[in-house]
Amino acid sequence: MNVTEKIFRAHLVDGNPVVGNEVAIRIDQTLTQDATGTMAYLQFESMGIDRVKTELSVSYVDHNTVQIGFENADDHDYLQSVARKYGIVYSKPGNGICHQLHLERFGKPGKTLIGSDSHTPTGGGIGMIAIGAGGIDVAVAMGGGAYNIAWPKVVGIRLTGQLNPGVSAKDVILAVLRRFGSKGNVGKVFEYTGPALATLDVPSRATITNMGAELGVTTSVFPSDAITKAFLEAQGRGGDWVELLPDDPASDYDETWELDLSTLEPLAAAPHNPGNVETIAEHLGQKVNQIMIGSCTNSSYRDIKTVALLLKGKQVHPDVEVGIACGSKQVVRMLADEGLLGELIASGCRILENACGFCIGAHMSPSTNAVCLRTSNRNFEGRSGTQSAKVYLVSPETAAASALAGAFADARTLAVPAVPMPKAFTIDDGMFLYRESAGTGVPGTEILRGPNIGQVPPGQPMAEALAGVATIKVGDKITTDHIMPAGARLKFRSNIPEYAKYVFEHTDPAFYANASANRDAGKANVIIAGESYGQGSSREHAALCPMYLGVKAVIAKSIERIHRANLINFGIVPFVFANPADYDRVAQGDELAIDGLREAILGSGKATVKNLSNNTTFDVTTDLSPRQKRLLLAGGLLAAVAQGQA
Ligand code: MIC
Ligand code: SF4
Repeated sequence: MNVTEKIFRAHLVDGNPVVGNEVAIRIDQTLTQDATGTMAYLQFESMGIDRVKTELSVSYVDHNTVQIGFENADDHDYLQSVARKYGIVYSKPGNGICHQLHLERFGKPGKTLIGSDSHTPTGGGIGMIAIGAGGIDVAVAMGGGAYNIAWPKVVGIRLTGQLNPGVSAKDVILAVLRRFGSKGNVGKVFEYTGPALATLDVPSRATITNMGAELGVTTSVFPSDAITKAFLEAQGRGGDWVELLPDDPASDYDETWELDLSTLEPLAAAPHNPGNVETIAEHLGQKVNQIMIGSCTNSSYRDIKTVALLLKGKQVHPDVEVGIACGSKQVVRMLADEGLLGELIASGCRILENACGFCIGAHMSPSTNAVCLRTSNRNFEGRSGTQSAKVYLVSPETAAASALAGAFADARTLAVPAVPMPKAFTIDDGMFLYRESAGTGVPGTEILRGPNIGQVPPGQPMAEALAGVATIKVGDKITTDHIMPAGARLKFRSNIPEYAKYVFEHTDPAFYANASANRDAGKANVIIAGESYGQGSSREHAALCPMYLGVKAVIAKSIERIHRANLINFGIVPFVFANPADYDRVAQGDELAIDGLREAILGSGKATVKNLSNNTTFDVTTDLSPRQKRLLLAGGLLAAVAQGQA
């Protein structure tokens, strides 16, 4: 068995372990972050369970920390009170980014983790099966329920050779993205093997598993070996280590691909998709306006120290704005103690809070038409908060070299220092609350609900037939950032009627008005889409807000995993075109009808759509497990729970 299979089998509670088949696995740990967490906990509360039933559940606050107005602060108070009551560890704002913190302080090899954030697979860097999911799936797991997922196909990525100085883990994952792209990898786990593993420390491994999310895979995982052991020991957690290796690295995989690390050169994901990989050489000398270093992909002690050593004693270019956001309190404290924070300040960097910040467009939006280099994992159009900005995703080494040059630069021309892993990290868990009551909670705690804390809207049972309108028609690779913008709108995450006003805000500003009018006239809204619909963020708001606006079905050429699960959880049917060419038979505004919708869902999942506007028909399909059928018919997961159907 490979590592993936070992962990999946050890946690299997139901279902036949055959590739593509839905199985249920036991979840040991959960994590949430504030932007998806408020909904997850509102849903958890509505399930009427008295405390969390996992080995460990952690509630992080890292996304909405800007606090312009009362909304974010209300969310924090709500989350803190919920954590205390139900036995969840609470990580205060300013402590750091959920994935970096979880890796440092809580992740354990061989365990399962689901998180209401698509970059939860960061935990794969220490040999966990860590999966991103919708908030409601995390709520179910917190209540002791299993997590349902298709048994994966395991792809072995065999790494050989060794990285040259100036080339790092970000370039490895960009090379994997160049080969496999950001669509078409649904249902796979990428498991890393090969002799080069001995040269990759845990932070580097975690960069690779983190940004595996951009491949659209279920998760990515490294074995748990001597390097994992050294990392956990340095975190004072040697006792959490177990060895976990594939039995036969040569034959344990459904598919394999080999990458020689010595051949790699510095790379960048060019605008506006992480799968759009180019070389730094193609851009050398091109002027850059802004450089942002941090995010859950590249904010470790290793990464920021490398940047600090490269900038030490020098000045960043006068025409470039450089921001640094460390991943955790541990990282920033250690750099401060070593005098390196001072070096970063002296070199002219802006020191930002240990939080998501710039990565999600919560601040530091660049100027009009700016060219930006960022060490984060997503460069979707407008995600930075500036629609016209061109964001390139690069390694910390490339970012630092370019900060000095004011232009794209190749770090291999500098003397890039090797940053060895410290023997002991500075451990300071002071911003984690309620560790002593974890698992049991403090019954009777009053839950604090400011005016920003709304209700979860109820789902409606699936109608017998669908009569509606193709309210919007979009192209390929539509991300959940397109569907439900973050940035300036993030503060409405706990208030669905308000947040719903911004569905498809930049793609079709009339969507909200049109969808609301259709809903109020009793017509269903249908979304028509191309390939890989719902890429990116796990935000279930991209299903929840459309549900609130009366969206009943998505018909796409293909739909990404987390978003598809979220659609089902909120009672929206995820159809795909039986013949992708039929995409051309529907125009925005066409009247559509499906007779026998419930019947189709209960049966084979095949349905015929009548396009009443051009008098044609076309077929659509949806592949549903018995559980998913029940959820859709009931009107979503919460409705199914209420009806005893989940
Ligand atoms: C992201 O990177 O897009 C986010 C913000 O972390 C999301 C979660 C969210 O939308 O709150 C994710 O990756 O799942
Ligand atoms: Fe936060 Fe960005 Fe990571 Fe999402 S990708 S968790 S916004 S740092």
